[in-house]
Amino acid sequence: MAVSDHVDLATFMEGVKKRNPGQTEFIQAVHEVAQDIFEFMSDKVEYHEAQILRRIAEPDRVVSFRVCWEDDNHNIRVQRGWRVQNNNAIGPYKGGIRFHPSVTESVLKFLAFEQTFKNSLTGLPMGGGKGGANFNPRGKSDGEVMRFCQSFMSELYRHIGPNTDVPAGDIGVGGREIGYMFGQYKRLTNRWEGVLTGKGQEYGGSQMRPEATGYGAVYFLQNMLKHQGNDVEGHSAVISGSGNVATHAAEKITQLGGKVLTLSDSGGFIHDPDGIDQEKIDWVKHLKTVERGRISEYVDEFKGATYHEGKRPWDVACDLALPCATQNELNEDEAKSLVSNGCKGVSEGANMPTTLEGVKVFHDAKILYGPGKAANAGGVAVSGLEMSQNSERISWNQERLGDMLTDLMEGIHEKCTEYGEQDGGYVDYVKGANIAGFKKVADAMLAFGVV
Ligand code: NDP
Ligand code: 2IT
Repeated sequence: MAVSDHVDLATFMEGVKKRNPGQTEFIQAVHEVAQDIFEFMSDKVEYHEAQILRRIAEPDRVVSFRVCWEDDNHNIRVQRGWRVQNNNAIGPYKGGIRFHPSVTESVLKFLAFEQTFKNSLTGLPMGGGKGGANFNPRGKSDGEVMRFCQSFMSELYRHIGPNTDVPAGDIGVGGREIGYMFGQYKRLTNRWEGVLTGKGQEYGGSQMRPEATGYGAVYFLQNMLKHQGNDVEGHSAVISGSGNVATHAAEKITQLGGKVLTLSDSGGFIHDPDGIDQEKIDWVKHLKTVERGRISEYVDEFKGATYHEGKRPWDVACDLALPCATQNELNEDEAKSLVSNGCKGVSEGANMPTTLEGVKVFHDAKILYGPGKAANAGGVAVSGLEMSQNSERISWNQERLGDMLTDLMEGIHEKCTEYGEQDGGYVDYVKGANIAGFKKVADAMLAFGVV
């Protein structure tokens, strides 16, 4: 059968929409990948015949479960938890857990789908998965968060394991939550094993894991800039978010001689024209992880900064932009604003922060644009190294892990240019990441036959 006899992109997407009604984020993520993969497969009948993309876009399984817990006022609360195990062709399912009221099955399916390509790009043996719950940690006491995490793990533990599925953190899940979940897993199974990554240093966590996503996103940006003979030094950067990824991205930009102008949370953004230096970043880290406060408090502490309630930072003029908060936080108009203000490069610390229309604006303007599945892969890559260290029962030092992270990000950049370089030298990093990520998973699936 010739390639032309197989379904085209439009028919494929119609099927995805029909099978996943109302799952807009999942459909968006599949569409973004499918447009490049259909072009790549145009002369590759074997992928069509084996229905590879159709199979990757159908999770291996979606586990959904009730999570009951008791709040501090003795009210019984009920949340919904999920684990989406998307694809384990090249390794155990691997991907974070998100606790946020906006979590739905669609959001977790998009994240698990993206994770499959991201993990493949790292070159490490990890499949793709994602989990979470529509639980809002904001305003909850440590005791409430602990009881929620324990209840969540009381179901999740049946579905995971160091060779099966290895969750980690994501929005709303940091060191505290990983600790509570690991403790409960250990209690239920009576096994100490590397079933979660992002663990504390005292109990098998890896050096550099907390920094890896944010630092990695800046290394990716640095690689893109270097490819054009440019650098981070002397450039201004606008960053969204103020969590793990945003604060570490800000730290690395600052270390490399750039100037960070903004940070944000779901309430609004702060603009500090003097630059958010290391001392200020440390203050924000403390605010967010210890005090659990709001970014608006920054302006009371640091004079000269302004707070913009209910706004996102993309209208602030900058050379570089790093969306590090959440999906679809940068739309077409905001992308146009960045371009017209002279932004040269965008590196996504978050997953799918730019809408499809926004991505088109960056591509049409031919500015550097590193999609999340490539740019933020440093986090899961060091998670992969945490798994290796746990298997070896040894901990590597910070210097070694730092070097490995820079090498991994360079390798991902190289893979993207291999498949994404266009006539005239412009690199379409979306295409490069999609094709390189797809090819490894697809070839493994071909080797397995119909399973
Ligand atoms: P954190 O929970 O540490 O921080 C999340 C930040 O984003 C907070 O500032 C939060 O503000 C803000 N935010 C969350 N949801 C929204 C929203 N709906 N609108 C506006 N702001 C929002 O999470 P991370 O830093 O770990 O994750 C940030 C992004 O990076 C996510 O897209 C995640 O998937 C991605 N990522 C994370 C990795 C990791 O290793 N942690 C790895 C790869 C990608 P508020 O406090 O108001 O909620
Ligand atoms: O989106 C992501 O890559 C993560 N949240 C990190 C996943 C991981 O397993 O470290």
